Amino acid sequence: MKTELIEKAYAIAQERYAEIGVDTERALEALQRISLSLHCWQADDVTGFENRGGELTGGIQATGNYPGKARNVGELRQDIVKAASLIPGKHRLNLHAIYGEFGGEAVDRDRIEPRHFRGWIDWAKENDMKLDFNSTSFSHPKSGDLSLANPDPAIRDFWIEHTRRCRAIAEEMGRAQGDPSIMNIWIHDGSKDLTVNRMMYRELLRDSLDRIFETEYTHMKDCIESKVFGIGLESYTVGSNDFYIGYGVSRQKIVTLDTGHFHPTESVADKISSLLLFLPEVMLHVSRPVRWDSDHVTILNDDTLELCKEIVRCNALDRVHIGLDYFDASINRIGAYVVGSRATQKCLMQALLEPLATLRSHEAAGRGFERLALLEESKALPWNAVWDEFCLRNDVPVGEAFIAEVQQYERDVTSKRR
Ligand code: RNT
Ligand code: ZN
Repeated sequence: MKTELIEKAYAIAQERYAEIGVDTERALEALQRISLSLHCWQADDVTGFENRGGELTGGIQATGNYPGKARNVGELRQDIVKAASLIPGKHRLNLHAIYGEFGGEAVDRDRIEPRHFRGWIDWAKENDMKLDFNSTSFSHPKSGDLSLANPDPAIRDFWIEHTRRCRAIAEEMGRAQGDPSIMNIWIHDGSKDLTVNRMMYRELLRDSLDRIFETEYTHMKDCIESKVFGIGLESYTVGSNDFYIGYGVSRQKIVTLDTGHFHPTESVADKISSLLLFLPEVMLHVSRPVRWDSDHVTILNDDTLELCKEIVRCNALDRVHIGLDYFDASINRIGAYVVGSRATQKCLMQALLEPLATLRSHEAAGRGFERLALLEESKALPWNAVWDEFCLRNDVPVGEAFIAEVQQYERDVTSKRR
């Protein structure tokens, strides 16, 4: 698109928004300050670099076999850099413990150390990216159906040790980058069929977490992620939403809301305000569940839009961390990053352009029709011109122009990976 055209459209949009009391420059500045945490695992279908060659377990699945997945740390970094170059703004990278650099050594999960992530810390610094982190309890011979909630003390201790070490690694990342690394704990623990000892497993999980959190850190923040069910673990999930809200509120830990981890008609957006009243912060895993927790690429849909609007309406941009979490192996993986990230940013853009003051005054005065009408009209305001301007100012492709860049990268790089 011609620069001149983008600027013309923006100037008109700016005037149009001013008419309803919205300052587009302020919205652009606010969007500029929002960093998404890009999940490293879209580039390689959640494989990681442990070289165990095992399958992805833990009730999650990346379906598809589109060619070109990243096979090693170098390729993954190259892909992330490419994706980031097509996403406006400055973003973070969310690593999983299985993405350490083990140098061909068989380092078991209860043996990982900050030195295995030194390369990432240096790389992140060079690339002006901050790191977040995740413990990995899936895809391992000791994963089974139960990890931190396993009644076998040896297995439980193994995972406690793993998770403790992950916190130490996140602490190291946070210290090095001068900004806390957000460390997420998600475990798959559950059962395929009717379970009679629900209480016992939850007690075990509570105690494991208490042991994991014994050490206090200052350069990392803990978050805990619930789920409804996993594949093969349909009847019972130890770490349910209720469990983690109770745990999070009592221990003041950040709760992670993954948009695929709730019942299909449940609104994740509606949870934000309640959580923020009782918790310090919230972490998001923005995903797109299609009929189940399928982890399709995030798009600009009502769910994502409502979620972003809710963050802005709660005035909570500084208390909500926005991570992405999807893994589609059926399409170009770099394209998947770009589409999902830009979709999330487009939703944030619209959220930041809402005529909130007027909407609030309508609401307070009981003017229901006026509130609804303005909400409807604002959907059709020229937010896209402001978004294009954002891309232009950030020197990334405007509109569909990024498609050709992804295709070019595919021709030059990913299609050559066999
Ligand atoms: C799984 C959870 C979890 C994972 C990543 C890989 O259902 O959403 O967050 O997707 O940790
Ligand atoms: Zn998640």
